[in-house]
Amino acid sequence: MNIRENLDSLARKLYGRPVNQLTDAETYHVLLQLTKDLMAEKQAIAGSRKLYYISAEFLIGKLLSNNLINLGVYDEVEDILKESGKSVAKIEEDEPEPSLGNGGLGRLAACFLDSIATLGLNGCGVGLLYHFGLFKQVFNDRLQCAEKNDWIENESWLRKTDVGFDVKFGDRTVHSTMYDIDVVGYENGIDKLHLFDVDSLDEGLVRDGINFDKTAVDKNLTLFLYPDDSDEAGNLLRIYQEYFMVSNAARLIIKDVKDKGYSLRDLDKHAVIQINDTHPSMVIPELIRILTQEEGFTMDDAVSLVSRTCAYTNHTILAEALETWPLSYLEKVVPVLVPIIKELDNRIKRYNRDPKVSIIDEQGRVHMAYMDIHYGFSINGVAAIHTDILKNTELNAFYKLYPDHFNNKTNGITFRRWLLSCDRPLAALLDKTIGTGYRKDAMELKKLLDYVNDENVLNELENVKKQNKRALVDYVKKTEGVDLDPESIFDIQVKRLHEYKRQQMNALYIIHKYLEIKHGGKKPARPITCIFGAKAAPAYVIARDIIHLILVLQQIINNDPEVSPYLKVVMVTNYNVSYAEKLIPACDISEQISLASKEASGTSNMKFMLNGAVTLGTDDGANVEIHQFVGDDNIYIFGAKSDEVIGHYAKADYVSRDFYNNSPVIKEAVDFIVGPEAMAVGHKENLERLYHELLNKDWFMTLLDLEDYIKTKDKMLADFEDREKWKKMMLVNIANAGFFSSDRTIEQYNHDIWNLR
Ligand code: 26V
Repeated sequence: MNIRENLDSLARKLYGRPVNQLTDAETYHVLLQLTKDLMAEKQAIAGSRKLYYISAEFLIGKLLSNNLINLGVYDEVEDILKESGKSVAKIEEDEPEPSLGNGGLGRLAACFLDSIATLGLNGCGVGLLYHFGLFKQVFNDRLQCAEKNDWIENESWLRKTDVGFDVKFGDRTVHSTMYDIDVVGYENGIDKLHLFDVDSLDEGLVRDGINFDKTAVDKNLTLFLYPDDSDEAGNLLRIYQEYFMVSNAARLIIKDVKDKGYSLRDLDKHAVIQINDTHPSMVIPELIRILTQEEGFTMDDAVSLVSRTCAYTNHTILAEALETWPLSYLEKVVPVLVPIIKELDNRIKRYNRDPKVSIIDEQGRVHMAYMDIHYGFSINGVAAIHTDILKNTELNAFYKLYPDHFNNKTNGITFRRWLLSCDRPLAALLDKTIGTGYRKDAMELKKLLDYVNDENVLNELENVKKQNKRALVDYVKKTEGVDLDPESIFDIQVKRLHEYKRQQMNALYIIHKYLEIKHGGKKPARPITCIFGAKAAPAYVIARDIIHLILVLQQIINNDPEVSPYLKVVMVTNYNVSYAEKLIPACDISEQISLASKEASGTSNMKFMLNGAVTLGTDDGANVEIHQFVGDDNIYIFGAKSDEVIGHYAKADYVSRDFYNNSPVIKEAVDFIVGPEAMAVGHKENLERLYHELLNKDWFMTLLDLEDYIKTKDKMLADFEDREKWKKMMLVNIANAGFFSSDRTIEQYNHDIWNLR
């Protein structure tokens, strides 16, 4: 296709003017159409065995740049736009970001789709089309408020299909429609993301903010991702959503197999289902139900066939995130599954009396993960240490039953989005220095190590970082109205707000620094800019209090003329994939400070590393593997190790108040939260609650690691002044990031689990 001619004819057809006379919004729509046309010319990836990656979240981000890159036409389009003073990046600002995910789990699913298509594997994603997705975050009076995220436009990447199914719940039947988004592989063909919507949805149900009638299920089913589940109606709605997702998925899989002329008896030869966390777990009993009740299978045959088709990925060991549903709730929403689930449980109880491995516990709760493990052929964790903890601690009883089913698949990220697209200056430097081979084979980044003493390359690397920092400064000024100093050290923590990720520990460091400058007269050698981005689940009170504290610090510090020349704080609004693409290339210090054993993997740690940031982290998740790759000299590790932490939980011997009482530094920082300066700009209720939480509970052991964190971070800041050393660290981190390409992860999934042909 001739890009220039097509662009022009589309512009005239849609708007009656040539491209150079269009507004940015019009140009966006012309490019959207052009890109869809280009994708339509690509081959659909096919094969006799297909992967169905079922997930409640697909955090795909904006698609224009990425699709143009994967189609191999980005530069050509960029050159054409340049003639009229435009750029793809500028035009893409008009694309709404799909609001289909929350955090790492959803972004991982999106990276995986990119890699599956890039490797030419026959697979698809299956999920839900949430109209208002995850809420849009705004700050009012230094508190997080949630608004609906209205992202679907008339013209978009979504394509309505004529596929749809009846979904029968206990009390109602709804009808679905499947929408598709094409996923184009890098220099490869097309796979699809299938998103199901309910036909009877009523967007008008939403009143002020994100409130709606939770019981009007026909009308609300696909309004929001993770609707508030603090009451029974909210819990039931989650089950309605999950069953809607898997019932549609099961119907789609069966339809595909039959359409291709295969026998359902060979389901496992033609389909493999990856269950992404426990939200899709009901696909197991649902498939068994359909096979036995509609397709003439015996229970034994159906159970065996489904067990050979389904594989499960665990993404967390946090008890609160491991779903267990009361049987009584399932009775209400999906009574047809209850006898199947009971039968699956009985089959386990018949030969194994250990209550730890029962699917249904003594309180009548169904442990979704346990069902996945008993009735799937693979269970994997998402980083080496995480899989070890599953095997040796959390799921040890299951590991003893099915040692061969357990495997590790360390997460990865797509380098198309997280390098080629978001950090074009760095990609250009790499092209020039080591050639373009790394674009197809990420391990070629290792070639960069040849330049670790090359002053020119090191200086260019530094210049790339400076350029990205300046771009971020402009963006933050525009969106947040906050002035940042591009010469300062950019220290960034962006991720879901959760106590285990310990944004509160970072906040305590900032308080400590503030007090050092303000009352101790200790000025840092170079100004520090502390950047946060995080959404808190609306019902997670302490998480919202932590956001409040950070916004209070932002107010106090940035407006203090004695301190702000040396220290700035900014919490960006509505952190999402698009914001991440601007923050990550501009980062010097990557904050990965979860309590050891709690972060299953993390993936922003990989994105920061790839973009030349240096990690400040605990020995947790994929930090452990990053540490192994870069060596002790190129990472800053601090804090308690996972064995120690697991020991504290086992013995219940961690007392945060002891740390507070025994350390003047800790005491001073914690007391500041309820001191006069904070109280003057913050809310008493929020600050006091957080203070008492840290003092009396501190379930994620913030105070245990705080002193080591302060010491290690201060060392890191001092090392930043040794520019030669720091630039080398940047280079070594980039050079060793190859392992964390999601292409590698997907090759391993395919080799060990999926066997797609
Ligand atoms: C979290 C939440 C929190 C808000 C309310 C609703 C809700 C529902 C489910 C979850 C579970 C999130 C699981 C998750 O995102 N896990 C992350 O998965 C990443 C990819 O494997 C991994 O890198 C992160 O360490 C892990 O936290």
